[in-house]
Amino acid sequence: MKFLIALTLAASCLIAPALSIADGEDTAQFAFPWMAAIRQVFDRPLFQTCSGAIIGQRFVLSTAYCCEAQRNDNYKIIVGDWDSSVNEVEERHIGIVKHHLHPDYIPSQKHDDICVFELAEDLVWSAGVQPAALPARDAETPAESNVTLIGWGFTNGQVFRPDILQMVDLEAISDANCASSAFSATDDNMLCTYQEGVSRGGSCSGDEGAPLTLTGTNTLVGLMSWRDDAGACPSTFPDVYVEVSKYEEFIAGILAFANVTGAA
Ligand SMILES: [Ca+2]
Repeated sequence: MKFLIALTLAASCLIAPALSIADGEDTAQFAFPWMAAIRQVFDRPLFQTCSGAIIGQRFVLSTAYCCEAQRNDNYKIIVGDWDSSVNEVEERHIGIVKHHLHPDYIPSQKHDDICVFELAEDLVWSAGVQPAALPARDAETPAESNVTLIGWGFTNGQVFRPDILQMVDLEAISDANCASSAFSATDDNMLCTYQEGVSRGGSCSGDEGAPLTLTGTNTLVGLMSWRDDAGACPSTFPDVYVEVSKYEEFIAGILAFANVTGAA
């Protein structure tokens, strides 16, 4: 079965144009100012493995996987970035004070795969640095909602990582549809996307933690959590995101505690 899937994926990668995330396109500069990359100080974009979304002057929301993977002191939060091959005027590299991992995170199941990075200094809002908005608490993103994923992950066929931040418009699918078609078990605190057709869009390696917003808005509905384990892009299975609306209590608790202790 996996051999057949691999053949299908190989065929689709040959047919699909090698553009971006997977079948995406360049973003316009400042179009997604909540994007935060998490990179080692000496990294070129080739080595970037995670990202997140700015949700406050001292906070970036990401996945627990990304916090676990990037706890090394060499990592910085990069904001105001668009072309990762140059240092833009708006670009800032900020140290990480700590990360707040969800206490119920189960890595093997990607259960409660959410985390907050706390920054070493306040972000200064500019055209290129702005927070995303959190969705209504516990709100479900209806099936067929238009959503947009951004990221510096590999493009189709995993040939290279792009310099310019990429975007792809996707559609949300229902929890039930996702549960029946995802590669592994899902739960209702996950949000899934899937594109039909030969030239499917979606996440690729390096898009972990990448923000998913309602198209045309800054409402953050998801963070890229996991894909099937075959590694090819685009996947024949749904992309799975942690559903931000289900974690507002967790997020509010961290921001409130940081405010009390004077960190925000
Ligand atoms: Ca840059």
